[in-house]
Amino acid sequence: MTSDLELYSYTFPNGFAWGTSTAAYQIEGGWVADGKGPNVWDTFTHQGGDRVFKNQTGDVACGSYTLWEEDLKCIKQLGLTHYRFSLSWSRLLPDGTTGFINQKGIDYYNKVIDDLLTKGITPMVTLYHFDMPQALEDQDGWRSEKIVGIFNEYAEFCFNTFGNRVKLWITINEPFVVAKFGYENGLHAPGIKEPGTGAYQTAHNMIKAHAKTWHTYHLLFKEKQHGSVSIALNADWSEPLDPTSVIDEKATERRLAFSLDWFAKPIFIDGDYPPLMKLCVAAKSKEQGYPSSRLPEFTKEEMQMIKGTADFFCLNYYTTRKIRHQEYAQAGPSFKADEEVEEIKDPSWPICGIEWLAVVPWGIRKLLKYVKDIYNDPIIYITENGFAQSDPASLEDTLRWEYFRQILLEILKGIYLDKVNVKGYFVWSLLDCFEWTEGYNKRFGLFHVDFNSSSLLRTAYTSASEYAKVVASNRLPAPENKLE
Ligand code: GBH
Repeated sequence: MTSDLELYSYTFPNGFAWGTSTAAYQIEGGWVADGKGPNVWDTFTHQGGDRVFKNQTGDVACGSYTLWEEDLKCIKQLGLTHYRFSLSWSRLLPDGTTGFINQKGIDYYNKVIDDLLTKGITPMVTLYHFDMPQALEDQDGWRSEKIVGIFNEYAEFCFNTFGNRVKLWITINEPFVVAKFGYENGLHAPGIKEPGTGAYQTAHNMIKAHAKTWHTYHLLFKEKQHGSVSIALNADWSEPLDPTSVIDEKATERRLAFSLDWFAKPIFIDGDYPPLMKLCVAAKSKEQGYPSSRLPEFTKEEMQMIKGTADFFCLNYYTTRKIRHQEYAQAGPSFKADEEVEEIKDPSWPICGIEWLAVVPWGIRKLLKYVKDIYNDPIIYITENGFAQSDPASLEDTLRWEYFRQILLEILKGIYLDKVNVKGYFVWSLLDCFEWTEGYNKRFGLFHVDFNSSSLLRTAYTSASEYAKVVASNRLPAPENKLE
């Protein structure tokens, strides 16, 4: 195994995309600047109630709305080939619809895109990263079927405005997180708690919105703009707690069906949910006395419309879990949902900076192989991967860089030993930023941001200089000690 890799001298394929990712609400600030409309995270954070660390907000964040040029310096210092960022929907369309267009918002993103292209950096643009315009949430947001057409209209506006220069589009970031955290457990904005229904209903509309948008692009823009459109799916790798247990193995299959496959199966395969998922939800719904399954169904026409609507596969990978079967009845008040599984962190896995982030580099290789095998060997971009530090963080984050190096080594194994078609890798994140419920208390950046200084000074961590070396050479330095 090792010698195979040595053969390739740890070099990534030609033209490999090296990037970092950010999201509008997490970095921009300027929450009411120049006519921006409020979004659900503005509302959620301003409501307080200790749902976010110290009731912090994204009002200022990294100030990227005014400090874009500082971000650009960081991007250049890393020597990136690609930069992934998201558009703030309500900065462009303050009430979410094209009824009123905010030119100042267009100007801002035009500058970002043009500056990137001038420096030879390819933009990858996410249309939606958790920040629903409040005006649309007031009409039920993702819970309403109406959002499908409205999202498509927003997307069409973006393709029209930026598509002459942006060729890599992502419709929605992590629909799983939007559904579960936004509308099931309510930990994220808009804080809706509708266990058993909210997540399914919103996921259903997100899948339709994504698919409709993909068709719009392919019908109206593809021929002229030559870009491609996908969706970014987060996935923990999952393994049976007891590898010899059929029950744990089944539970692991359910865990995958209810996470990655929930979205990937309809979009990449056949327009429909995984059979296991349909079975479980139908059975539980029946037990609970519902007249039909809580999992909505796609019509035949919708399935036709949904299948095959991604031009490449975007994976956000952070961690791995061991899985065992857990009875629904024993799940307790935290409601472990229809899949009846318990997720376990192996105590031998180190945690990096944030409680949920167990470091399991080999998990990414298994996940890549799974996606290759199940989803017909697609082109894969790893659109997010990263490790956190707790605040205050050390600029010399050598251990964190070691984790990055191990991840990159596993990706190389995926590429050369498993023949997975990985085309790019994006670190989450360029900057320390607003980490949702954790506020500024967890730092995922390659650059430290001094949130106490009015200049919001950016300073490189050791990981930034190490990453820059990898990007510049397109290869991973061989470890000083021999491989495992
Ligand atoms: C990504 O989600 C997001 O796209 C990005 O915005 C974010 O900053 C980044 O991760 C780092 O977190 O609180 O124990 O219930 C990654 C998927 C799903 C991982 C929700 C954390 C919460 C675990 N995330 N999960 S817990």
